[in-house]
Amino acid sequence: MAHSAKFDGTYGPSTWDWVREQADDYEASAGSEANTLRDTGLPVIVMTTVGHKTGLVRKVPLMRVEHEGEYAIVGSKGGAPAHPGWYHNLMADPTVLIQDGPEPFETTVRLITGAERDEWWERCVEAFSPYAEYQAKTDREIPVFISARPS
Ligand code: F42
Repeated sequence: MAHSAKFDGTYGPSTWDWVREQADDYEASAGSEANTLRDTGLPVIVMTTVGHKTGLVRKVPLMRVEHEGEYAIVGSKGGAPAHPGWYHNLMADPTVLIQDGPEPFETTVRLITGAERDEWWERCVEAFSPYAEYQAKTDREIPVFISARPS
């Protein structure tokens, strides 16, 4: 599937080993392996962004929260006090690849707030209940982006 050339740049693997392995195994198996969060059986997708500081290609496994062709991209980072680094990549350039199965597709994401976020937040917690604990752990509002339906 054709995508913007920037996604063909140098790959910058995650500094977290389990994350790097998940992203690499997911991609190497066309989404048939490493597609759940450890032993939870809960499905995972992989988002690709470009580092806004380094220009490196970043691959970010995320819980799969899908509704009518749109995906929620939740910057929980386990309830850490700061947003994940990839949050800043999206704010600098909302064009991403999303892989949910064999092939990634290119799309754009938008940050949602207020009532729209509340509606999506319910779907996120429904899909992965720890999100609620993560939000309770931090006073930052966990950012939720929504991806546009593949064209
Ligand atoms: N993280 C979530 O936030 N939400 C989820 O739903 C989620 C699910 C999930 C499922 C499986 C799995 O294996 C991991 C999962 N994670 C989830 C973890 C997620 O994949 C990320 O590892 C996590 O969100 C942290 O993202 P991060 O971008 O902070 O990654 C760190 C560890 C990292 O690799 N940092 C890099 C580094 O070298 O320190 C830099 C990353 C980066 O994009 N840097 C930018 C650049 O220019 O290169 C600059 C970013 C900036 O800070 O300005």
